[in-house]
Amino acid sequence: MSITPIAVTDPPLRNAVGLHAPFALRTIIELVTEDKVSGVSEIPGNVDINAALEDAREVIVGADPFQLNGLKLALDDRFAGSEPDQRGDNPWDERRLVHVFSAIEVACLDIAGKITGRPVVDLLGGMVRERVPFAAYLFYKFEGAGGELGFKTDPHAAAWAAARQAEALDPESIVAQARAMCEEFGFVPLKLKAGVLEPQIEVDTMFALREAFGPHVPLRIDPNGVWSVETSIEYGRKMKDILEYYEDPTRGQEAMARVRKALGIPMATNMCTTSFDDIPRSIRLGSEDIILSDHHFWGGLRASVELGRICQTFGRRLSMHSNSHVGISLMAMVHMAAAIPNIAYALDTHYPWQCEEVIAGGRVEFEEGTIRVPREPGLGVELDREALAKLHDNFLKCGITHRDDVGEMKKVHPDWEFKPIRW
Ligand code: GKR
Ligand code: MG
Repeated sequence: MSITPIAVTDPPLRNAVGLHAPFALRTIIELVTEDKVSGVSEIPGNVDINAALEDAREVIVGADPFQLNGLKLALDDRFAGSEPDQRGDNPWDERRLVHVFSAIEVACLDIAGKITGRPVVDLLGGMVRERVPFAAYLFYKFEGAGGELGFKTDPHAAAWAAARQAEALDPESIVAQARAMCEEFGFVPLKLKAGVLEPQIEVDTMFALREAFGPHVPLRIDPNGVWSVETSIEYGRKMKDILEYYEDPTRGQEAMARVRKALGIPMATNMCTTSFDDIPRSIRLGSEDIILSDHHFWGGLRASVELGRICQTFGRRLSMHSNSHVGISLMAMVHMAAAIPNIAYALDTHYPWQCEEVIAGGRVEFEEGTIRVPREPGLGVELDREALAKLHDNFLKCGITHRDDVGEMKKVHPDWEFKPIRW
């Protein structure tokens, strides 16, 4: 079992919490069987999650990659009592057990696929779609394209390379960003990361996108919970006719349910219903229509397929959440989305914001905003060991140990502080 933390260049993207650091941390896990079959996976990295993976090593080494249920019980035991009940206020999730199990499960499924000669999607029950569509993920941002640690080349065409670099802090520059991203990758739906500027500017941005792209382009906005119930209702009313879905305008299941009741438009979450334990209360309150699954946070690909079934039973729909990532997570998302019948939306991805890769063959290509589901055994990716070593070196040099968007924003605005409800 090898655990390799990496740091990937990331632009200064803004969000409700603060600012992205020049590098995003990911951890690459490789499991190798005694017959030398290798399986890989990728999870959001921080030093605590890496330490938890180290802690899990004893349980994993020597285990059978086909015995995932037993492995899950053994890991539950290992981490019993050491996990917080709540995932915290951040838009992302740092609970260790779900990350560790996702890391182990995906690598084991990669191995199982290679041993049986089947793609991972077949191990999840088989493919219900051949191509998986993704959405353009738009960010307000400061000027710049991210950290410099020997990284120089941008693999993208000039227009997207320029937009990736450019400041975007108003409706016009977000429209320009959207045009460049869609031209480069062929995405159709547009998602705006909001909760950054005054709500009215963000609403104006949504209308500018609508005006520029027309009514056939689905639009989503995600303020990551920092709008009050009243603000969410007031601005939601203005956008009601142009939204595909309204993602986490406000914080917590109860507040989301109040907004949903007042507006009657589809509401989505990756913040208020984020684990199986949250589902009974979500159903009782009616806090959302759409759950954004994420195999890193829900405990793996099979757990996400189960989430799909639960959503179907309770009249929820499914979409997919993302964070800054490289190609292993991307391909795991593709296998999973190909296997879940009720994923009804184009998936989120931060992939266009990154330039580097750890997989052989380099950056994954989108065709008209979609990725073809691999038919090769396993995940269909192999590690580029030289590229991995370089990004590991970045991790060692960059000095970042945890994601800290508040601290990063303080470097620009020293009096910045996180407010769970800002407007
Ligand atoms: O990358 O800043 C970001 C996002 O805000 C991310 O951390 C969120 O987890 O993409 C996410 C979301 O949909 O909330
Ligand atoms: Mg979200």
